[in-house]
Amino acid sequence: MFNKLKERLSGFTKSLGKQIDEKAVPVEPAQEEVAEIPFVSSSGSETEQQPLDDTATENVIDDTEPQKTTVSDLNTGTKYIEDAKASKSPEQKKTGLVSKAKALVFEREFILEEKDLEEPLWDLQIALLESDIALTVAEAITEAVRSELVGSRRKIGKDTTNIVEQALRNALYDVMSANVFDLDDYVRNAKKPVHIVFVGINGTGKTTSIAKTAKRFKDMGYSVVLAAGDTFRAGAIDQLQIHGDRVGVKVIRHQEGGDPAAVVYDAMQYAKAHKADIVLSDTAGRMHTNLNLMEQLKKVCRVSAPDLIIFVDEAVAGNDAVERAAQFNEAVPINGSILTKTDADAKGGAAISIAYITGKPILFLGMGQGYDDLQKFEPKWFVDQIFE
Ligand SMILES: Nc1nc2c(ncn2[C@@H]2O[C@H](COP(=O)(O)OP(=O)(O)OP(=O)(O)O)[C@@H](O)[C@H]2O)c(=O)[nH]1
Ligand SMILES: [Mg+2]
Repeated sequence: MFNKLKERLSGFTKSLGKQIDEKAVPVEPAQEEVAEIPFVSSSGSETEQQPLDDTATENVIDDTEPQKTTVSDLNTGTKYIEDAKASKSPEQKKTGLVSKAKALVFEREFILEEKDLEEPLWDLQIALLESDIALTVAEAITEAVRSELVGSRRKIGKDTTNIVEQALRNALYDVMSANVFDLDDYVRNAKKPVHIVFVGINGTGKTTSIAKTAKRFKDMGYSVVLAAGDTFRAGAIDQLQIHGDRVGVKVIRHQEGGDPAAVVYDAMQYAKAHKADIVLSDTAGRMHTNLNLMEQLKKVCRVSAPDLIIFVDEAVAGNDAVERAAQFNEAVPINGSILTKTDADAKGGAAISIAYITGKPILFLGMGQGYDDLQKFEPKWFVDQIFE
């Protein structure tokens, strides 16, 4: 998943990391002392335990991970850490005392200026665009990285790529978590039956996503009803029926060519009568450019007044998916999106862009053809995937 994006972003963090490394200068080392810390067991007596030694030593060294070097380095005027562990005599270990250790804490720092970042950020923007991230989103991400890195004096340890990676992580996280909506919370608290309609263009995975969502909610203990609202495509009703039978949920269906709004209405009546919790309505796939079919979709949504409308598209469609999401959102205000086929998507751009462009969250990622291949979308989880 998203391998190409991972590769491009890691290329960026490495090359900017290298640049920072070259630019970083050592700063006046600070001299510190380790406090004398006796080991006291829970019974109050000194013990021979040693683990605290390590902790205490690390505390001296600072979280910038200074490089440990030999004492002879001191002569060169750069840095040294007299390792507290190394200086411990068996005697000291026995009494459980950490030795007093002098440490020169080696630190380097850098300040990045606008001009240092010009080229790397341009490369980053190209990498994002080539990963199918929409232009405005790519700009927002590079801008966030710029404002995090430019100007401030930063201390660094050994690994300069961490600083760049963190800036990129923060930028991606901010872009993706702007519109958070927890569907599970919503369903838990909403008046039942909750009615959710799935919309999108042909073949993107609406029906499959309905089956996956139905299974997910059923596994959570809810009773679910499906409405076979795609009365348009031959075989669509039977396809939903097969999914319903496999997952073990009721399917309300009419004849092919019937009025989708009437099917959805019946499904809601059935759900109310049987005290079902959730109705998931399928709709026919339609191009956002087909005005007649989009009008029909508006009608279905108006008549059945769903609680939520979910836009389904495939991640592999990249920027096209982003554009379609925006168009569907104009016709029937969507509450969120499901991105399918992320298992086959190397670029990852649609996932990053859709939420930002529509202002509506991504709810799930479809990650395969099995019923359990539905991943609840969490911005942090997603960002972790990219940098794993
Ligand atoms: N690899 C993969 N395939 C998927 C995923 N979701 C759906 N598919 C496949 O995509 C194809 C189309 O899925 P459908 O659910 O029929 O799509 P649809 O949007 O309902 O299509 P129409 O009803 O024709 O508009 C099927 O072969 C699915 O198995 C996914 O997350 N990963
Ligand atoms: Mg379908």
